[in-house]
Amino acid sequence: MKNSEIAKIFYHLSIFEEMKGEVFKARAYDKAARMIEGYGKEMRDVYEQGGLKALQEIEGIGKAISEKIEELLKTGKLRLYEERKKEFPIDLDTLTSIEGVGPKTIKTLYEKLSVKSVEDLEKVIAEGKLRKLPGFGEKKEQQLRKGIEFLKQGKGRFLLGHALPTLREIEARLMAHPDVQAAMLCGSARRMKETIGDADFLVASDKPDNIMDFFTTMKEVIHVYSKGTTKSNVKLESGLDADLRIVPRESFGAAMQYFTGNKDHNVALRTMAIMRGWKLNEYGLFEGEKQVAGKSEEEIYHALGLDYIQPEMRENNGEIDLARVRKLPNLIQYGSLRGDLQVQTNYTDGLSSIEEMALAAKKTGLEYLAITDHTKSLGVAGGLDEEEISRQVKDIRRINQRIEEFRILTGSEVNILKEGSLDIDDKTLKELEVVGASVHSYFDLPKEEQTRRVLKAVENPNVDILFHPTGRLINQRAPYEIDAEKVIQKCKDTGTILEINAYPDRLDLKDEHIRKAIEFGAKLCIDSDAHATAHFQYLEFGIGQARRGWATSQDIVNTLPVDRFLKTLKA
Ligand code: DGT
Ligand code: CA
Ligand code: CA
Ligand code: ZN
Repeated sequence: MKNSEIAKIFYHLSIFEEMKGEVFKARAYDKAARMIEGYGKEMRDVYEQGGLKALQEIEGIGKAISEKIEELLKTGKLRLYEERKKEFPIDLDTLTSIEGVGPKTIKTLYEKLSVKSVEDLEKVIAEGKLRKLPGFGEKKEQQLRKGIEFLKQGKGRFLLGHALPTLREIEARLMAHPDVQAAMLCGSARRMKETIGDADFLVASDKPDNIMDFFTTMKEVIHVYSKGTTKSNVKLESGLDADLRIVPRESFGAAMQYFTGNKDHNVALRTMAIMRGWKLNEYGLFEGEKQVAGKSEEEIYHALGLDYIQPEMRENNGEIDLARVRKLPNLIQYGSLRGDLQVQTNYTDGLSSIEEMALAAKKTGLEYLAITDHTKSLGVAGGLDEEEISRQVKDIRRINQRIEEFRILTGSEVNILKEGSLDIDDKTLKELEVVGASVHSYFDLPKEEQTRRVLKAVENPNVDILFHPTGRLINQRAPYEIDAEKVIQKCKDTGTILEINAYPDRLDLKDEHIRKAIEFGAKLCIDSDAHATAHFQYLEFGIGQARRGWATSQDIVNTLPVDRFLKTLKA
């Protein structure tokens, strides 16, 4: 069982305790869930290496919780959880994925209106019962209505960041199979698209039956839709569907190209082939019966007179024209970031100390990070005031002396207030090395007002970065109404950096805005928004998004060494 699955069970237990009025237990389970979700190492491995004792050394995990983890790892189940689910037959998975639905809302909805599912929730909204509940009202109703609508739009699409770790494991397992000559995860996952509809695995083998047996009986498979010699289709326990195609070795490159897509990109290539009197399909590029290319993707592109196009760019958005005239951008490489400019710690809603975050960042290969805890007007996150920020700055200076070959920068994630001013005074901000500004409230202002608000914040000479610039949460919350072009232009004019937030449900800026920012000549950075040590791995998804936005390393300021990075900031 993986950390994400264990964490989900504890999160659900925390909601059940909330329903029973056991506030302290609820909080303990919630903390454990977040700790496990963000822990840098699998609980499975911690337990195997050091037993219960090792589990208990993790902050937030005591005797009772460690024993529950043990039960889950050993039996795959937890008796207490099964009992609670019978007691409260609520579809927590779906309900909690609606923006604005947390434990307290679930409790009230269940107790007062017997809401157990999204359908129930829609019904009580339609009947006008919801808005009559104390503490709900029209505004909350509106929020939930929007949340449900969004949930439906995104239905069936999975966040790349959540799906990819398991898909990579499966890919590695296929690759290790003795009858497999080559294996690759293709489709939208290879293009690093922010959400994926299904997973497309591709294998080259001359013993396809063995591979199909292996694939359809993997431990993650909960249903086999179809099983054949060249194609099988299964459902994984996460709910995601997965295809497997098997081709001969000499067709592997052509099949990789075909099954990576996207469809429009493929159609354009096929048209180019036809114009030369050739035929392009998943088995190769053919002149009559003769295969002109097919073993590698490069062969296919070159045969069509194109430079090789990176998967993240294959969306038929102009990349083919650039490839023809040899002008493709040299995309930023995975693993090339040196710093991370948005990191939260246990000063606010992060789970680990400054030092733990710094050491974890260093371990992943980074050279510096900025500590950017929340500020005071974000009450739910325990935001810091001016005095607490000054104290943190002193702490950082001290910790910096203990860690070699690494630099912790002082910083803050300040809130942009309704009128565009900030919730921390300029004198304090001036003392900090990296200041990011965020919208965390009033998401529903009219476009003009929202734009004016953000422009004003960006004009502040102390604001170095605009964090998660459009505020969207994928499958959960739409971006706020804002004139993105005006914001990008203002960032360019003021030397403010636009963030590409790599957190899996944010990926904000999104690809098309990244392209726009580069076109305007604005500066960009890629941040993990880490709240736990495991979250530095999210940087990869930010790089993927940047590549989808055609960014080179020159466009991304935190590919620079720390001294040069600091020089790019506003004076
Ligand atoms: P998804 O799964 O919705 O996130 O998106 P994809 O891009 O993974 O699409 P999917 O799974 O339907 O198909 C996988 C790849 O197969 C796709 O990227 C391109 C290729 N493909 C699918 N349908 C067609 C088609 O009708 N013509 C051509 N040439 N290629 C196709
Ligand atoms: Ca797919
Ligand atoms: Ca597919
Ligand atoms: Zn936070």
